[in-house]
Amino acid sequence: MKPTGVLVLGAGASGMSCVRHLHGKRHLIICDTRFDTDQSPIPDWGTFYQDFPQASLIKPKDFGRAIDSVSTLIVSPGLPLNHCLVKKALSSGIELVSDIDLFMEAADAPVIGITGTNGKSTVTTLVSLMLEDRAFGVGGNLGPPALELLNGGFAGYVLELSSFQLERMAARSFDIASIINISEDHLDRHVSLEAYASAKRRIYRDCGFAVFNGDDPLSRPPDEVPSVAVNKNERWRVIDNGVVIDGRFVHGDAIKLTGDHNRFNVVAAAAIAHVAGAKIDICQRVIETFEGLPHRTQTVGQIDDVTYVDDSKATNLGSCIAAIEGVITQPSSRKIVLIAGGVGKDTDFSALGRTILGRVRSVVLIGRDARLIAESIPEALVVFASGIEDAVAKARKQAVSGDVVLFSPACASYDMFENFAVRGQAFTRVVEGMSK
Ligand code: UMA
Ligand code: ADP
Repeated sequence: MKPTGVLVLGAGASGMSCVRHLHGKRHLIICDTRFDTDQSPIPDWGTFYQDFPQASLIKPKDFGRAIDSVSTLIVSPGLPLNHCLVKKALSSGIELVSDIDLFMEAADAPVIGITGTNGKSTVTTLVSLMLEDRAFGVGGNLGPPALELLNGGFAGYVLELSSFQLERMAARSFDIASIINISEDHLDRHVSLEAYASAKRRIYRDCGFAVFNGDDPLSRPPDEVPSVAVNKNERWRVIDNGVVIDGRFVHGDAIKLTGDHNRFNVVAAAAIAHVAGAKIDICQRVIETFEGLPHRTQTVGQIDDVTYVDDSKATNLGSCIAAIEGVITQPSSRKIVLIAGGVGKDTDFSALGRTILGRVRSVVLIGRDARLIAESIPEALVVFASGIEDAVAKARKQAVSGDVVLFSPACASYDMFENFAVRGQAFTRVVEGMSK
């Protein structure tokens, strides 16, 4: 008899959402490369079996044998598709399916998919607020996992999707799909910028409508897809003193979020939400009230006339550059003292050297790739620090009245912190400690 089981590789948030969704319907086998380590996501197998009596947990050494009893493989986004276990399974002809595939099969209401290198969470949140009165569920890469939105009684869904989720998703038809921008990121996982961009562009396959960045050719959908090109469309664009949404002018002073990148985000979000049925009055109200998510160019302190900004979510160079260009809007003698560094993900940092000129007083570098980043910055501007506390103390010494100390690492956090949020909290704690 042909095997029909499902092998779930990865027992993190998305793997477990698949287990909950499929338990009792398909024979399930769950493996995680961490089961052999003290970082196992399921330290107590006994409790797991109480919750999921019909599923089986296996150690990585038993993975090869398990392949014979399944027809389908689900690989968590955190594991690369060239991982040896994945390659072994796929070479034996097993079908690759993702949690997003399972979600799309089961979803009974319109689905909006949003991706991009930077701005995904901000745009996804803005869209969900603009659609609040229409009861849309929001999840995906920004959590909760997509499958956990099912049965929530939602009239539609807004999903943030990462390149890792998109690269392992079959052809799916989002009702509305959007790529906000594409710049270098995750090149330790994708072989090239083009490979990364084509993973992202899978979001457009068979989609009903696309909203994309008219200034970014990599974000463009296929010609046959009906679309709005933000900034190339008279009715949807950023202009000198504000934004235009559906032809309506909203003055820049009324927009709560700061920086040109966020002006783009609010227009893109309004375009997506409007196509999904949001009233333009509500879009405008959200633009005028939404103050932004934590750790995204968030002001967290003011000491001796120096402003401290937490942009810990800047995990790549594009977001750090957007923050440097956006954080001081008035041309003046005010400068930025930048704190950056962490895991550089094979990024070429030379654009950072160009962006800081004239804007940045000095760059305090921390983390694993500090010396590598320093190679792209004029030596006179570089200060090395041993950790976050030392970095803030050194930045404070460098800053003069009116300056901004910007913590925008341009790197992943996992060399020093659990994730970007813990890193941002650490920065904020040090700043708050200094102001006491
Ligand atoms: N891992 C192993 N062995 C395994 C499986 C995973 O070592 O067998 C490791 C991974 O290498 C990674 C960690 O475990 O370091 C977590 O990976 P995971 O795939 O188990 O992650 P989940 O808990 O399922 O969470 C995933 C997304 N995580 C990643 O893409 C790494 C979450 O996005 C997402 O919220 C969640 O699914 C629900 O959809 C987080 C993220 O960091 C926020 N995303 C990246 C980003 O935004 O840059 C893409
Ligand atoms: P994502 O979910 O794609 O990581 P976020 O909205 O969480 O996006 O923002 C992540 C980082 O990118 C923050 O540092 C933020 O200031 C910056 N950012 C947000 N929107 C943009 C944009 N449109 N272009 C460049 N950088 C952006």
